[in-house]
Amino acid sequence: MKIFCSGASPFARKCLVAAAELGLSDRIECLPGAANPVNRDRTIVAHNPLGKVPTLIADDGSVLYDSRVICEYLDAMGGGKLIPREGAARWRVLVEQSLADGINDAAILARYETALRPEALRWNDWTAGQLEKVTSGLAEIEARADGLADRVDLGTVAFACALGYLDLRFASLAWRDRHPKTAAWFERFAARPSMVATRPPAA
Ligand SMILES: N[C@@H](CCC(=O)N[C@@H](CS)C(=O)NCC(=O)O)C(=O)O
Repeated sequence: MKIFCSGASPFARKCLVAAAELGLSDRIECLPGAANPVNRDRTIVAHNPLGKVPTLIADDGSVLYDSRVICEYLDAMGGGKLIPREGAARWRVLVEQSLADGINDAAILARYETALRPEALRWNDWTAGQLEKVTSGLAEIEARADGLADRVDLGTVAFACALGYLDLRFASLAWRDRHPKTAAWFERFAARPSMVATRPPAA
């Protein structure tokens, strides 16, 4: 199977880390994607009308998006180790994935505001609102940090990729200062081979 990726995308990284944790990395070829909401990558659009990364092309030619569906697909293929099948553990993991993805959505919108939007059209309050979502999302991760321990599932994979994206694009937030438990947990999780192999290129 093939996945349109970009080295910086926390959503693509989540899929690649999940694949590595499931022992599926060798079955995935990464296709470089230049997803961009303004200058859309027509090669990706030809497969996914939303033109976003990650987009997966399965071996039978079917196309899967977005990252949640791709992770679910990989998990099914890899024996279901990352998403508990039922009960409270399942909903916890899925909510944690949503929390991490929401942090990413807000951070990426804030990033586009400075990286893409012409200066004259920027709206600082809007950016501040997105970054406030990041801040309250981080507080929720910190509140859950005691329960993360040695868990390796889609919730912890998603948290780690979101934190990695903040390090890449929003180092100035210095999120570790106010989230010491999360910082200690992330230091251990980020050393996993799946995380090391998918580390984004320096900003
Ligand atoms: N909900 C999507 C979000 C994916 C997403 O926003 N990807 C960004 C890159 S990190 C993208 O492709 N942006 C291009 C665009 O918005 O058109 C997912 O979970 O895969």
